[in-house]
Amino acid sequence: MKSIFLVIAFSTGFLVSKAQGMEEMWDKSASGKEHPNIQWFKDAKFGMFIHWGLYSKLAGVWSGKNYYGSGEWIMNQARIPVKDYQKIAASFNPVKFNAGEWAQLAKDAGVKYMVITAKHHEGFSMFDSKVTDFDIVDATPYKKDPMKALSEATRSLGIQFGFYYSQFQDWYEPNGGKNTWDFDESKKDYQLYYQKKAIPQLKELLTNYGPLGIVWFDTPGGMSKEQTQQFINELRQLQPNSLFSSRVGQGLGDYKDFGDSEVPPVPIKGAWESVYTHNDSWGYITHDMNFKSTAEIIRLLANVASKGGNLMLNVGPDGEGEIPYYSVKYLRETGAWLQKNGESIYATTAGFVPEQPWGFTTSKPGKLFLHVVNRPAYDLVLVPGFKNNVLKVYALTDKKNLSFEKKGTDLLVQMKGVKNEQSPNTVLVVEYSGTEPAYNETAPVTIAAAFETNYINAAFAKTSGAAKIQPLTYSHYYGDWKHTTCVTDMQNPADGATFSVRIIDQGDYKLILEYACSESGSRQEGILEVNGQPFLFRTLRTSEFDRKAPLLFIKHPVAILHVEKPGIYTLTVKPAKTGAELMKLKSIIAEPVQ
Ligand code: FHN
Repeated sequence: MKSIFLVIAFSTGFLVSKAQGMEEMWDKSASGKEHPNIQWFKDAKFGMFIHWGLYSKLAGVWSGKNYYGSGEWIMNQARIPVKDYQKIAASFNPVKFNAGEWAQLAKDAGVKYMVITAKHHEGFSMFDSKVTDFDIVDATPYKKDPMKALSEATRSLGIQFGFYYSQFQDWYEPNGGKNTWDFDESKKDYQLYYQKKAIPQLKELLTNYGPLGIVWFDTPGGMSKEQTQQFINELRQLQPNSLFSSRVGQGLGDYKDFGDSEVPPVPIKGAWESVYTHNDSWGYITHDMNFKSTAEIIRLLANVASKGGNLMLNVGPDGEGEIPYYSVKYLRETGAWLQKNGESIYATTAGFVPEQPWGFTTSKPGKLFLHVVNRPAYDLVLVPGFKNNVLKVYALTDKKNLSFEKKGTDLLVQMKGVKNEQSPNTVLVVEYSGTEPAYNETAPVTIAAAFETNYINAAFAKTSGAAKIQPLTYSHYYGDWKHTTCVTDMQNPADGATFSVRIIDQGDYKLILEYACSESGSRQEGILEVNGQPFLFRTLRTSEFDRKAPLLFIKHPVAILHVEKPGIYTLTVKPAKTGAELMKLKSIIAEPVQ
């Protein structure tokens, strides 16, 4: 098991051990010397990703059949031979593309950088390339280079411009990565592909389109660490100020990208980014309307910023060159929120107060921003572990001073006077004296009767025995990756997940286990212990863990806890006896019983 565990750990990029700090557990990137030009990126906080290619015209449909999941993978999913796929170019004519409108949308959305696919895995170049005729100028009736216009329009609005480039996967080229249906992967000469296409094209992109803020690489392969470093050094000479994303591979790159649609549960040092689809597909498909609402985007942005990172949110324009209506609408509304609240996002660092039932925190010198995304029932926001001297507290939008009280290291802020305006995130500002305290990663999770739901995230467990915390990656359809942190490998009573929680209010709380459970793990007895008091339960089957299928969770009430005396409580989940893996524990939920 140990060797299998190590392989799993390695493939997910982190090793877990009880001794490691929380931050270390999540970030194994080479956080060595920072790029001299990294500060604009760390301050930017919000970027726009654009996936646009021939796949956008297919829109998830091939030969009359709908394909689901990531639309930009349709050539791979449908195993479309190059000889057929290349014909799409002859009808790709995005006459509705308007560089100024796209740049203006980025500006209105409040993003500080834009990254667009110059060449995705399909191998088609969305720019005028002398390296190949399989490009938008030579192979389509459009005959213009949209990247030239877009780079200029974007920069003219003060937004950094960058390219995405799939440096290894190229399903058009005989020596490119991962087209196993036209070409024999074992006979490929990847170095020839790098020398004949990837490197020359990257040189075109880094030479012909002005100063690039970012070159965003993706799905690295076919190069050793030394070759990758050489690859970087060669390109760096053309644009020394440009930042290279960590998906250049081999632990290199100027900042870390987490997995698709993944945000770490704790603050991560250094420069890093979470990349999210707006719906569930990077490339445009007609049958995916699962667009994240404005409220979801604003909350996601606050969550990512509270951990110290950037959110780069994707839009997928269609084959006509139009960005989907709901992407435009929700991004503009997000920008309107940022107009009033941007001070709490841009140029902030991770908040030193861990996630609370009411929301997240971000920091600036002498200021802690409270992102109240879940307004407490009686308007009293409790900020635990606040040792500094508070100078004043006010609502960010109207600067209206709010009353507050310190009780030991608890800061209690009265929100009563703050207009709600149905804001998805009401930002309060705590101005304080003294140096910014360190993030308290051992702070107990707060549970309060003021919230209908109090989540205790699996990431905050202390594991014992063979139990471990890991982000599980799976998709619903194809390439639409999801990440859920769970405690796994609980097979005997010694394998436990223990949480320290601070229950603020007296009363009764229903305790609910949220978990996924396989057939083999179901109908097994487990114990939820609260300060040693056992509550027995029997697991219920949900779904097997399969990277290519939804991981289904159940919310299973297992106890009602009467809290006579508020304070610190210890909750432990473990198997009652040795057996199969009990469950993949996602969270414990505490609901005050009204
Ligand atoms: O395979 C690609 C995918 O199509 C998309 O471009 C994402 C964006 O992060 N990157 C790869 C999957 O992680």
